[in-house]
Amino acid sequence: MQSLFAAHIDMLSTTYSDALAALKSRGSEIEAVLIHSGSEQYYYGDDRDIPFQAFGHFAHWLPVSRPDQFLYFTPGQKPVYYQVVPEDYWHDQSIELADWWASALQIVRLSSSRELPRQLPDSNNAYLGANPELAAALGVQSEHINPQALLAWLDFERAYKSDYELEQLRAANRTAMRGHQAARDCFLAGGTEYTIHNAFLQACNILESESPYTNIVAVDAKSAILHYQHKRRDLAGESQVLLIDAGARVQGYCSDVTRTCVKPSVHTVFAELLAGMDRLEQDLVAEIAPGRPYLDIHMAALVGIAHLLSELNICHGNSDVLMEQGIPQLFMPHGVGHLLGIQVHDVGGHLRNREGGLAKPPQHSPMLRNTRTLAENMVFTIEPGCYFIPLLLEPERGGSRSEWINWTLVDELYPCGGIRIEDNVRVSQDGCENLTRPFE
Ligand SMILES: [Mn+2]
Repeated sequence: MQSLFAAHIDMLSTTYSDALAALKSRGSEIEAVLIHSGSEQYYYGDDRDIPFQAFGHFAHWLPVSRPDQFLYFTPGQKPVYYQVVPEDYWHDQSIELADWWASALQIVRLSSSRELPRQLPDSNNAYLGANPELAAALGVQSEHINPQALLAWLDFERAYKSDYELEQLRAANRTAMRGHQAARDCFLAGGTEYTIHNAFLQACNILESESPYTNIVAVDAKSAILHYQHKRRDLAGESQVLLIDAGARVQGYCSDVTRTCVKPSVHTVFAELLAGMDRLEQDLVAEIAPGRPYLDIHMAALVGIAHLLSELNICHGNSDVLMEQGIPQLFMPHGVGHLLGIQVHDVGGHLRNREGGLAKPPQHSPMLRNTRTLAENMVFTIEPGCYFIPLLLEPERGGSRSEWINWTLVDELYPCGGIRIEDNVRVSQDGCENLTRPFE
């Protein structure tokens, strides 16, 4: 791990040096960058703190998700970690320094961020982070606080993972799949959303607060609510469908995995649709290769869904007609996936280049979170879905597209909710590595 992490820090140092050199060639005077994990926040009118999560560009350097940690980067020098450990007997403030990462950095220990101004070299510093007042107090010029040109460069580069990062992402998938197995068993044994959620956490050996996002544990019709957040304590035994979207985090890196499973007594068309969606997801993964636009994979997902809707007689007409009419988007209103890493929806999905040029998603799929061209070591999700969402389908009943929809079947399938199958993948030299399936 030590050599992997050292190589990761080298890669980051190169990225930051290149970014500063590019900015300098455009007239910037930034000589060094201070990256701040963030400041403790409190609920309004309350003394209770909001659960903390370190800023992504800080977490990219260090697996320490704590407030007031600082990384200081100067090109050509060993990065400095200003580790603030307050003297506080209310909380455990100790930070464990694993030797595999501590040796890659120069560590300066402080008991308060108030000591930072005296420590910080008197260079032309930029500040990256959530606290511009602190940056100003540290003497950072306002135009050097979160400069957009620097952030665009760093956001763009975050898509390409080092071997160290890939190891964390594999481990996060391994953990999540233990949870998914337990969740499935719990559901088939008659569990509720609440007990399935707990079975997942227990099998992963994690606290809910350690999850990369709020688990979606949706039974039956609730599985058509894309980010369903509740965990019902009832409905054990009677339920037919489980959609669970849940991941784990390792050294700050997320997995984001969705599985849908059904009981044998489920509507036969829904069972066939599930089998078809699972095949479609694996077909989409097989299409991944360097140089392909991610948008191609999204379009292939819509076409695949059009085929399934037509074959299963959920819609009338062939897939070409359904595509023309924009029907698949009524059943999959989200994009086929997103970049993945330190953040579950990682940054830079709409960037076209390091200079901050944008590639917006097409009008027919405004929710597509990734428009990048695939390149080696990019990591993202592939997550086609097919849902029976009354809010999207009912306005079509009796409208101009109504004739293409088999309403009898749609009415029968509403209680089943929906399907999503989601794996995490890495683009390899000539294809892709599925980070999820090896652990199933
Ligand atoms: Mn996802």
